[in-house]
Amino acid sequence: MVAETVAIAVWAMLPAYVPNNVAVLAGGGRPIDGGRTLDKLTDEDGVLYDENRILGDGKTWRGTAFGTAAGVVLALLLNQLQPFVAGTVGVPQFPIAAAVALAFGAMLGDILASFLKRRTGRQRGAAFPGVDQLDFVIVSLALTAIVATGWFLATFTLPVLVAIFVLTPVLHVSTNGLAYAFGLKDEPW
Ligand code: CTP
Ligand code: K
Ligand code: MG
Repeated sequence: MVAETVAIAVWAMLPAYVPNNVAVLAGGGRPIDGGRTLDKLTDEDGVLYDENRILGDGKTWRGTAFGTAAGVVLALLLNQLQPFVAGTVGVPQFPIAAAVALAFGAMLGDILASFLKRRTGRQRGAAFPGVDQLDFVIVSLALTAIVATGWFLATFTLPVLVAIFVLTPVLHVSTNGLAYAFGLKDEPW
């Protein structure tokens, strides 16, 4: 059933969808890269990459911590709801390792994308089409596959994975568009 596949895809990915949005609300304070640029780290070896920030001011410790925590808390809440839903739709329980990997992996994917953006000369807030929409999905799934392999294989069947890769960009574009419209975000991506 398409509806059931979509329901499982959204349910299983909710702990990865929420962190980036919570980071937008909770962000601020010390940037993870401490304001450093990449060249200063590599000067001693005589290897000069570029003079751009390692990650930039858009990736903060506070945003990352609150975002990850929110994803994990949401997974635990969904675990409480799951018995009431599972009779109708076969949504899964989240083992704690999967909850952490989905939430932290989403933040890590976004951080790695910022690293790539800075290396390709994109300033903070610049769009990176494709990467912006899928960075967090790819890394959260990869991390979950590593730390909760059995759960990953049981949950993310091929149809569920297809649904995730089709739905996520749509959800990402609409969520960020809304956040921008409400003045919560500086750019609509
Ligand atoms: N944010 C944060 N910590 C993170 C991710 C996001 O504090 N790990 C906050 C920042 O305030 C950031 C905002 O959420 O400005 C929007 O996130 P995002 O669009 O990912 O960052 P950008 O500012 O656009 O920076 P970049 O170009 O590096 O993506
Ligand atoms: K981003
Ligand atoms: Mg942005």
